[in-house]
Amino acid sequence: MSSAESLAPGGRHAAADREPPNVWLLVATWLVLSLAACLVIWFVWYPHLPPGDMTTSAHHQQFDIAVLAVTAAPVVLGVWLYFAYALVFFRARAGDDRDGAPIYGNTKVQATWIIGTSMIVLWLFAFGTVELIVPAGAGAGEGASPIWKQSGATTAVWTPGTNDILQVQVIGQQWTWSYRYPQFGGMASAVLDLPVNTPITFHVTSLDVIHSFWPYYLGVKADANPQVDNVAYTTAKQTGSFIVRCNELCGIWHGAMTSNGTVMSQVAFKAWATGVLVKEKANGTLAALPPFALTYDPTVIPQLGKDLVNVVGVTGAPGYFYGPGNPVTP
Ligand SMILES: [Cu+2]
Repeated sequence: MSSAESLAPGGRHAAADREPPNVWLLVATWLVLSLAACLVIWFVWYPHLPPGDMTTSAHHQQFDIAVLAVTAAPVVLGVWLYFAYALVFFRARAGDDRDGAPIYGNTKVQATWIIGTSMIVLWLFAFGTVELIVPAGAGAGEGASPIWKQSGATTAVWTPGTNDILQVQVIGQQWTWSYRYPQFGGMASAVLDLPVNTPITFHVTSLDVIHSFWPYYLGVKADANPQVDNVAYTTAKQTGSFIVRCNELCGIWHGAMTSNGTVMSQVAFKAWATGVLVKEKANGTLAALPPFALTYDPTVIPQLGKDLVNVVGVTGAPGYFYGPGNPVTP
């Protein structure tokens, strides 16, 4: 058939030129594949999605990612399917250099597009807002004035078996992390040990440049800024070890700025923290540290620059604290 013969009246190509198959077949295929993808995501992939299920905040983030994946899957499949459909049925054959049929608008397509995209955006807005604001939601705090408060008692001493909130100060400096426990005399540790099933409040700060505290298994990330006390909440649900990384480019050894942590039983944690406190009292480390405060001004810490804070292997909490006189060797 020559190209001239296929022209319909008015110069438009005859629909029979390359008649697409029933569009409802496309819709039905999309529905079946979308349903299958959503079921696989929810029942197979969900338990393996990052950041895992180690804490309440990680648990909620995993839930959010699964919901967003289920929301996105039909959209992605729709784009892919229509792309394949268009490639097969709307493709110009060799030697066919005619223009495509002019299009003057299609109310059904336009209405479906506007309604569909509006519903998706409104759903994401509502879901995201609820998950961010509702207590124990995906927002773990992560600010100087968090938008929700953690339930639990704020106490001067932390006791296992109660609902006491454990306070942990996270201190970033080039290029290491250290942790202080104000409910245990302000003792300092280079490892982040935590009790299970306990509400935890992190107070995150820095001694020099901007860092970011990121124990990703815990589902917590908070900027560590000098002179700022950034708060983040979580409650560990499982025991186990985890890694802390810096997530803000902070200098040449940024990539090596890691430390380790362990979630342990409440009794084991109490024994560890008390043991570190006793050792640091005995060997003078505690007296050498600045008094506990929510932030520290490095220019007025008298201990800075004095080589008295290398406590490797002595306290049970090896590491370097506040001491540029002890350069950290990654
Ligand atoms: Cu850093």
